[in-house]
Amino acid sequence: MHLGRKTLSKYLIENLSGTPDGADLAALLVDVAAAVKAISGMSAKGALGGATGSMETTNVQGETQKKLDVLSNTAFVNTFEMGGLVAGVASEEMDDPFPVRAPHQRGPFLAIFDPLDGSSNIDGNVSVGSIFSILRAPEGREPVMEDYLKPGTEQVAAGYALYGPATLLVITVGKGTHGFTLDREVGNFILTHPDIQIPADTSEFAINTSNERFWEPPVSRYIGECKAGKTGVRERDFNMRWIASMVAEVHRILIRGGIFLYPRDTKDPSKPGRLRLMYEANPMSMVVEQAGGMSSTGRERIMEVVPTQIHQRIAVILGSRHEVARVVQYHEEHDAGKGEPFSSPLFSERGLYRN
Ligand code: AFP
Repeated sequence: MHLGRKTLSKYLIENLSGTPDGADLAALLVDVAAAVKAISGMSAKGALGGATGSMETTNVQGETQKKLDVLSNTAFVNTFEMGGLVAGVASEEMDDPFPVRAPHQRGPFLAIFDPLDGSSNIDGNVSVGSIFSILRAPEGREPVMEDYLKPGTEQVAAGYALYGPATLLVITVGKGTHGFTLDREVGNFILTHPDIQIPADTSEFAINTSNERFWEPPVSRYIGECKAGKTGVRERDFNMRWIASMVAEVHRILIRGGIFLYPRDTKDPSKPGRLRLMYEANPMSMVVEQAGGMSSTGRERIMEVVPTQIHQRIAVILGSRHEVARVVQYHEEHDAGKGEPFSSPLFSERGLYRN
């Protein structure tokens, strides 16, 4: 039992009642938690629940869908449709957003979500997660595509669920980033990680180095310097992690610092990045910024990018703010025709640009 510890509902009531739409937003986040509990239950059963393995289908991104992708999407869609708190829903797993219509009740928000991120990890029993973003819906009419295509700065709430050894729900309503752990015995999310702060400095980076030959020079320069460790301009050793599950990666960074990069590359010129702006980059950027971190494409703040397409992809560099600022600086130097890969003494630990 967790007598005296704060539940998600209590946190939401304390922080949202009295604000415009606050009660509705609190109720919507309780709905998100209900969908997360359902997905947590399904994923915890693994092969015993028949939820592992792939479908015959592909999603709009052309990716083969896992059974749990589809089940998780259904869990969110049903919860949002029945809840009466959203006017429309957009999912990474669905071609187009759809409006909530009678007999269901339309609510004041739009829900945008990636029902199961990192799903290629499911069969390996590695952590996966769900990511969500909440926007205000237009008043008095059905939402249209333009209503979804808002910059991340307009999110009223965002967060993720991590289905790891424990199930965690990490949320922000613009008042810091807070983590809640699922107590399976009583079915409650308990506030276990209040006001998370990402350390400003780190010696840990996360990037898929198999893409190295496709990176732009500023990214090659930064990672090259990390890998050079004590023998290079950084004059200290770095460590590397790659889980291939953005939720698990971001959560580790929230807990102990780090930098995560899925940069723009030349691997597939039709894709200016791997990750999706609306479903992954925007909500994670809000979570990270509210925890004192930084999030950028390398050239602009992700949350200020005005989306043009619902399934738009984008470069993502986020985490400990001094390291992200350094990568942004390298992009600026590169675009200005300055900055020698791997070697500039200006960036040594005793150099001019030391953070
Ligand atoms: P899936 O949800 O399709 O498995 O993709 C996960 C993801 O979008 C993100 O969570 C990871 O950071 C990234 O892809 C991993 O991509 P790599 O295939 O390059 O490792």
